[in-house]
Amino acid sequence: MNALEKQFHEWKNHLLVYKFALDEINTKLSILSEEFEFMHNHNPMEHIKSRLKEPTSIMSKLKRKGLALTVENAKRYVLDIAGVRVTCSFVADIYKVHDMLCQQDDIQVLKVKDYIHEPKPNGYRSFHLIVEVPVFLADHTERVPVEIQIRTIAMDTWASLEHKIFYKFEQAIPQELLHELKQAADTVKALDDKMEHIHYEVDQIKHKRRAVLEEISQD
Ligand code: 0O2
Repeated sequence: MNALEKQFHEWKNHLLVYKFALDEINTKLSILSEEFEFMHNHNPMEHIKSRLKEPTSIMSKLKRKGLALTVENAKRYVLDIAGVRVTCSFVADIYKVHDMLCQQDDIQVLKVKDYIHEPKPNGYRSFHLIVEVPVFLADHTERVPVEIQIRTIAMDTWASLEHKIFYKFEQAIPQELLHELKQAADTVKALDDKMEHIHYEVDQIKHKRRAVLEEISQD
């Protein structure tokens, strides 16, 4: 095994605990999702996807931050080694998922970035949080950070395409294209608002209808 291979092997060893942290969060989310569906007949989570950052991406992030490429620095400064993305149906669901998860006793919230209330200049909208979750190992317990990104299907479509086209684009993005990108993000926001409104109105109609039927059945 040459020096580089040895270094990679070491990094992979250290990543194991992040995989366990992902398993913990995924279990929590799937329990919440099933329980919510059972109680409310509606599932706020459309998809849950998780990934472990590759050692090469961890190293690039350390380089970008001007830090030495050590495992200690990665553990301390790269908080999205374990990442989960939850795609929700509606904007309100994002905050429901956040509340349900963060009220759990063993979850500690380290950082919240609400790019929905304050979108990035390019139009990026998403809700990010870094939480710490305990991982119970054979001889000790480790608290491991996990980045959770929660966004609607529409926000996710924009972000995935923007990521493909521009994210980490080495040169400055021409002003005109930045403007078009922002316009596309505004369209996505309008779509989210419209769908949320339609959903609310349909719910109101369902409630009224149920109330009328109950009244009739009591007569
Ligand atoms: P990748 O390749 O997706 O993993 P910080 O460490 O908190 O100082 P960081 O990590 O940039 O800074 O925090 P932030 O802003 O919360 O971004 C975390 C992740 O959100 C990014 O991870 C992206 O996945 C996503 N993201 C942030 N901004 C944008 C954006 O403008 N467009 C898209 N498509 N995604 C974005 P990475 O590691 O940078 O990249």
